[in-house]
Amino acid sequence: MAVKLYLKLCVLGFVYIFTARCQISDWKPKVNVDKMRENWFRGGLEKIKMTEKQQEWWDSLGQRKVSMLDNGKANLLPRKELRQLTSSERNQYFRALRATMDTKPDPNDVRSEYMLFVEMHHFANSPAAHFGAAFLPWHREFLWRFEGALESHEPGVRIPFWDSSLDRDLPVPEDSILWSEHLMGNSQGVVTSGPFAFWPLLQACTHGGTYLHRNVATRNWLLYSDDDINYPSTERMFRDLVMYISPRLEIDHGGPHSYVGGPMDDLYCSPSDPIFWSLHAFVDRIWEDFRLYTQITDLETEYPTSADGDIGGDSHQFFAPMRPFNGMTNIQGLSTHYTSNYYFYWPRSITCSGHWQCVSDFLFCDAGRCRSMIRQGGSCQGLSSEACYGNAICSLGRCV
Ligand SMILES: [Cu+2]
Repeated sequence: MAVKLYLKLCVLGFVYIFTARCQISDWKPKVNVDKMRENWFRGGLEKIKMTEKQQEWWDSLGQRKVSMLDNGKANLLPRKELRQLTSSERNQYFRALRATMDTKPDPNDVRSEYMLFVEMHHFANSPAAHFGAAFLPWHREFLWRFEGALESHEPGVRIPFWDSSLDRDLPVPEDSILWSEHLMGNSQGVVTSGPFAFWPLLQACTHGGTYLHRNVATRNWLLYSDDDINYPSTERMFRDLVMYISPRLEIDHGGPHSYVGGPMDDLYCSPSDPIFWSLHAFVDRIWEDFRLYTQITDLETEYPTSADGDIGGDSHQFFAPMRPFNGMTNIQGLSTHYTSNYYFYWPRSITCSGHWQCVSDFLFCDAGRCRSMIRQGGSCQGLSSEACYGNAICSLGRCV
């Protein structure tokens, strides 16, 4: 209710007069918040249980070791954009993902490591994952643990992020090379190409199909714009990025969820599609850039309380247990240990004066801006052959 009112006021521009929070006066929510909430509760309230062995494995991921360099410093490794990875990094990431789908923490139970992660991203297990102040810290811990599971198969692997602003301004964003056998596989229907062809789904997430499927939308406004990425630089405190107090960041991230379609468009099931990890690494990155360059007060303790406004209910309080991460409370997700011991974000490829500055075989330089290359058969209307991936050329508006 509060958020609805807030959004209405924001959209109408009334609050603009009274508070700086609505200074992005043309911001409108990309997704229907009520539909998002409905999705979130769809899974019901019944907690999904792990077997003893699975629980042991899950808890062990929370004890991830810091890898140390000879000079005594932590071996911080970069999270790069999916298209910035070298081919060996990319293959390593895809191998690690498949290994989590093929490995069962308890051989007497059907669920793989990957499936258990999908199940944990469920309202009954993780009440504070969405719609409130714990959204960012909860997903930081979730990704960090998943990265730990990936590392148990492929040491040194990091989750790449998906900067969808690289796709947004293509003639047809869906024609991005992202949705090809070279990266995430096809964009429509059952995924039958690329590293996740015939990727299994949880029983509760099939929506009528056994395997991962997508329905990538033609609506480019669902993707991140530069303004969506940069707006936190006008904010000052962590609480200015949290749902209900200032809903933009959480609501914006629903855009690419809906854009991809299939399980990604279902809050409960969304980790079923491996692009989930990269979308959330990007959200985490927006937050991290804010933490590093803009946040003005204490990084680790500035968690809002009910005195700051509606923070999303009891499970989002700073002292509430961060379920299903045993022994953790929400505020611990603000710790700097993640980015001082494990990962940092590689610079985004944005401006360019030539192809080489985009540093990727999957990106090209168009009028000073790096953009995603276009897959075979895709529209390159108004662009040169540089826009087409591989040996394809742009002929009569198509990459052939
Ligand atoms: Cu999400």
